[in-house]
Amino acid sequence: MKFWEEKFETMSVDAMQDFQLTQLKKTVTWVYEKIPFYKNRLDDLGIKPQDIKSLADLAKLPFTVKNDLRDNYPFGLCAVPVPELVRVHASSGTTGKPITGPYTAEDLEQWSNCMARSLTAAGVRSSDIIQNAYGYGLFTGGLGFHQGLTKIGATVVPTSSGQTERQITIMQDFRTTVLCSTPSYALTIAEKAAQMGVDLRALPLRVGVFGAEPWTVEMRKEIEARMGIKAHEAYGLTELMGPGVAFDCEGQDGFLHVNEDHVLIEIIDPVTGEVLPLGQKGELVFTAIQRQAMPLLRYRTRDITSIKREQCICGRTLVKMEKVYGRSDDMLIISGVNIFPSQIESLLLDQKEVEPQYVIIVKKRGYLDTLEVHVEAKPAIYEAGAETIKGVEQKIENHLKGMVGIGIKIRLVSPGTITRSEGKAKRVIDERKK
Ligand code: DLL
Repeated sequence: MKFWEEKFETMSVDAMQDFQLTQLKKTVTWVYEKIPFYKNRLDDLGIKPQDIKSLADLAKLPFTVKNDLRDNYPFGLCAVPVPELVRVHASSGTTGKPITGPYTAEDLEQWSNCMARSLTAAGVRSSDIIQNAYGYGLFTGGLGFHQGLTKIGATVVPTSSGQTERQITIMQDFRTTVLCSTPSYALTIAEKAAQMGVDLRALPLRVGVFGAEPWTVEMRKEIEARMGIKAHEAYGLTELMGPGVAFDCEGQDGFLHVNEDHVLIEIIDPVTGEVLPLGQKGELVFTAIQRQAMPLLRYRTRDITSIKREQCICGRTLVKMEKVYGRSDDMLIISGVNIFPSQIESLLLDQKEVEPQYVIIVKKRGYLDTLEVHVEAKPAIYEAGAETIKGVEQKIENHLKGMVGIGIKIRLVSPGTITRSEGKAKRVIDERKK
């Protein structure tokens, strides 16, 4: 079985667009009638639900931003009375109040199907034993994967994140075949296994489904090599359902299929709000067209990506979005140059003298912002002494300068000193805010 919901995953573009328009009309009527926040927004713009006549009319609708969710915390954007909700997730966010993700029973059912699509595309089957090491709780990763896995009938081992030694023991004892976690936690598991003398490549583990944070293709290959698995990807966000919004397939061309019968996707210029054409990079905007509890219109994710529509070797016709390498908030602007942490990751992972463990420190020197990257040396390099270390630092600094055009200081630190991730890795430390 190659698809979970073949009808939608392989639908012709015309049929998909007809379906999307019907759902968009329903959604706009639904939010207009049920959510005062949207009624006021649409009234202010002079838009009535019956004005939505084509998909192009999407551009007339107002954007929703993170602060709208914070201002309406916890249930102000719910279209159904709170007793009709069956679940609420939340994302902690870095500042201010968290953001809530409320679900009706029907929303949960749809989410499970979206997850089942993603897992099926990754090659997960009902006969698999899955260790779900995403955090269970308010975070959508744990329960989101759990429901999708249950839907396809696989055996779920709900380890949640943390207790890494126990994860490895369970992997050996239960003969786990699939690992679900953040990519950074997968790396932590691989490293701990090596320390314990366990060769993960000799175990039945064969697939990983990773997501919830940016990770480069180099990082994927590193994890694949250390674990002896095929690594797949899941993308999503609490505001839209959680994981299950987009997923990669066997094509692995750096793009993810979007469940576009559930979410309409647009790319906008983050400054002007103008919709950008296919292929152009900008801010990712989603409109939920099947949700009951909280269908957001034109939600600005702050994630930066582009879209393409083309025949995929997997047979899916679902539109594709480029792998997200960062959010607009993560972009560092140093001496006028825009740098994403993932660019630095790509380069570091190509250097054989260092471990894939790093942290980027932003500092203020006078009026200037500067970057310093701490990366762990391989034990042999560290033990070789100051001269070798200096040489490697110099080499990486030169590579980085060639790539981004500005000077970034590299410091090789001793093995094992950078904090290991059990969930979303914290790659950037901003000392300017101290
Ligand atoms: O991270 C949902 C999720 C759980 C996705 C498990 C995949 C796997 P939030 O905590 O609300 O939800 O964070 C959402 O995380 O806007 C992106 O910036 C980032 N993100 C999620 N998946 C990816 C990915 C979950 N595959 C935010 N690549 C999003 C890059 C990702 N960034």
